Amino acid sequence: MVESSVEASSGPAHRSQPVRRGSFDTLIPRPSWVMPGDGGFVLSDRTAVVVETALASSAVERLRDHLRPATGFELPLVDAVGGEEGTIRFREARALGTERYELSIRPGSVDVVAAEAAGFSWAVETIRQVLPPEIESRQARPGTWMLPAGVVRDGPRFPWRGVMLDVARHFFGPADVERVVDLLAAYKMNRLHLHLSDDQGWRLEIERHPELTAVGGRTAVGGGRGGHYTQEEYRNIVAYAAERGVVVVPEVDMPGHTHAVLASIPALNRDGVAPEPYTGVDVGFSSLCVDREATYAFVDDVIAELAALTPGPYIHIGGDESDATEAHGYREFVERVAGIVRSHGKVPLGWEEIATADLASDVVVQHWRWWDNATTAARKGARLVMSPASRAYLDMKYDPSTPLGTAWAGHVDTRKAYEWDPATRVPGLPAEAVLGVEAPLWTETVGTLAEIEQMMLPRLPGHAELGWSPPDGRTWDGYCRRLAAHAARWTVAGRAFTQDPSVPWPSATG
Ligand code: TNX
Repeated sequence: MVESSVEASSGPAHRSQPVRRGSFDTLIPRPSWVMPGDGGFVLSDRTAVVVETALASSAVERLRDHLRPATGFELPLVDAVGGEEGTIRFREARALGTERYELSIRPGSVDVVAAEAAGFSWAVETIRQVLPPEIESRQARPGTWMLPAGVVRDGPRFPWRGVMLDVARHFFGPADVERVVDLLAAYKMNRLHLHLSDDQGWRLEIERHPELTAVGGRTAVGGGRGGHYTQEEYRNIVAYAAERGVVVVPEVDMPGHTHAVLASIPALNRDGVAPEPYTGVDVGFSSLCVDREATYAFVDDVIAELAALTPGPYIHIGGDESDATEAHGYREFVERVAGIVRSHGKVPLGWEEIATADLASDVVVQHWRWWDNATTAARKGARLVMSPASRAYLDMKYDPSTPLGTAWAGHVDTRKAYEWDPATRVPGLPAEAVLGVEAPLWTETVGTLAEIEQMMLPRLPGHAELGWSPPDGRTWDGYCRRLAAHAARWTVAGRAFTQDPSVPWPSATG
């Protein structure tokens, strides 16, 4: 357990000034290698930052933003001259590899090395977590802020560590999405999949088809107000995420889950008549006309604009639960739309049902339910993102008393969400085919940021650890004690969370 604010005993001047020292013992995700040392590095108004590589610029800005409010220290940027004493230094080390970093905290200096921007971002998140929970405060907390001495050598197990947010069933504005990005980044997750369209709503401005947002943007589950992102808002979200090491993966769900499209554009309907908007929660009843050229011209328009707005390499085409699409036409649609995504320079992704189509090996398949689909996809050379509903779905209730969510894949408490392995989850799936893990939050029952947080916390850090940390030596007992210590952090940061009884919360937050 962290000694978060031990009263100093060194004389009257310091009597009311706590020493605020964190520890390596509560890090999530658990780093690959840690060697704690003696003493620590004291942060003060004389602590300066030396940035020897532009690759660290974004991470250094984050570090200063994270530490400034609670400590009150500016952490000015200085040139290397004048020695290392009292500085936090960022240096490039080419050999280190993707997303990896090394952090050395000594009494006189802190050194951070990485080979690329993401590595520096993750090092900064580690620095933040080895300070006590009060570092999350937006108000000044006087005291002696100390980073514990030690060395961390760290990097991820999987390249894909994601969360999906369904902004179609309920809409969440840019500020809410940015708070979700902050949460992902805090746990070193690097993919935010945005489910931008479904039967109940269309959420992104498409200049060539303004009806999509004029009609489809105005509805949500249960008759809520809906909403959409302008292209500028979407670009800003993508940039905000990128500065924090998070790649946005946009999804336009097709050919099913498209009622909002059909309600917006009469010409895409077989009879030329747009149906009334839909605000219920059923699935599997809508379909684009997969045998009509007008459908493909529309898809090309949308993917062209989406690709131009998206610097990340991926575009998700959905493909799930297309129960209203004839099977042969479905497969042709998937192959053609994957080709459209490629023609705009992006890598196609889809929910596991696309495994029934003729896939090229560049396609990424997202497993959520049926093992056969996952193994078929791997046999066709696709790589897989693992989102098994009974473990990874953030919209499943923790237990019968959870007010939000559903339970079609069972109850998923924090322990169940943590105790599985993405590499061995599906029997017969070769471990090399697994790209990583993603936890989806479907929002039929979720309408506010606080509700998003109640479903994400405390489960999200577990998915982050499954994606990042080495599997050997992983135990629920070790993990849940680290996790319990994070409740104080969420509380100081003003985040909601569920007091799932499978976690031994300290009594102060219970
Ligand atoms: C299934 S998972 C769906 C979604 C629902 C979700 C609710 C998947 C690819 N499709 O349309 O929102 O269940 O848990």
